Amino acid sequence: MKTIYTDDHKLRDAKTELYGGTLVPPFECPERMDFVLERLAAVKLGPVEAPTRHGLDPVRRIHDADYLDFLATCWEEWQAAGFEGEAIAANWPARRMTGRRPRHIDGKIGYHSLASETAISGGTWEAAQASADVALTARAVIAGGERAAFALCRPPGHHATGDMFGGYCFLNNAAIAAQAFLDDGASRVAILDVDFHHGNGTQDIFYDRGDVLFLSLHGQPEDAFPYFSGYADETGAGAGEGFTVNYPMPEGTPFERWSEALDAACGRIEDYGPDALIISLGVDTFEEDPISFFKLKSDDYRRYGTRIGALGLPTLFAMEGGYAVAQVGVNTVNVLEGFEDA
Ligand code: OKP
Ligand code: ZN
Repeated sequence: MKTIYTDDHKLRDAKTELYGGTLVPPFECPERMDFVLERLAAVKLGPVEAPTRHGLDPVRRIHDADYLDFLATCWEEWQAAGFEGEAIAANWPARRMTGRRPRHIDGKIGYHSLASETAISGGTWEAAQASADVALTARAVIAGGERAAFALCRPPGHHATGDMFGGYCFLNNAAIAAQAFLDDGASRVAILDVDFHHGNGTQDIFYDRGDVLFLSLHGQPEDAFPYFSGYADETGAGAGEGFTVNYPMPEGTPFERWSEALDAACGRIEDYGPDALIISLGVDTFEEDPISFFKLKSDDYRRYGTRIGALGLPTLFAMEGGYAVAQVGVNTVNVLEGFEDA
């Protein structure tokens, strides 16, 4: 399997994350990619190739123009406002307030964010565009006839909605790739999100559409970020009714339970009969992940990769989370190896 990757992700190098009331070095750090690359080389999974530029047109199919304008100008405006730290939201249009978009960057960043842990700093916008290019290039590899491709995306994407960043995500790489499949002639695309966190952004983007089936296995929202979405009774709306499927699971969930949910999700995908499958591949389900609470072990990743491979679909893997940094490579590549064993 080909991997698409660029060093341009290193442009995303924020120094701060708001965590438990203090500013800490971000969990979502550039070094995560080194471990994945190292493991890909160690097992000789396949060639690693650079992305090609796809421009903003495919990104605009998913994200609003005023949001993209905000991402492009946020850091300059934040500095021009005289702020000394990285750009962090502290104000939101909360219940019963106006939803109008402010002019001042301190207001605008709240309007365009869903959480405050994620800081914007210089290079973030450039890295986010490169990450979308990685996903779009992997998509093109599959359109060119390959059964599968690995988009080694960073920053991740599944929390980003059409108009909000947060949860370390800015552009929704999986959603952008799904839309590109549809725009290139696909009738139906399935997105299976196996990251520990609910893919609220992807869900939101496709919530009222029947041409994308979104399924997510994640920590239950009563106890886990993003807290305000991911319940089992969120099933889609309008033409999208029945095309969102959530599998929230409690603290301590072991592979035996998690893989039952995966089996159920795979059954739904088989019934749907998509032209392509996108996996939002986060490995923060790992037992040693510092911010998550499932109990998967390294060997389990290979087993579930094989289950996904058994679907027999053209499959794009898009990297999402995973913060037990030294194990991110083994766990991620185990999924891909398991897939190829199917
Ligand atoms: C991004 B992705 C932990 C707080 C974590 C943000 C998590 C973002 C996860 N107590 N807050 O889905 O891996
Ligand atoms: Zn996650």
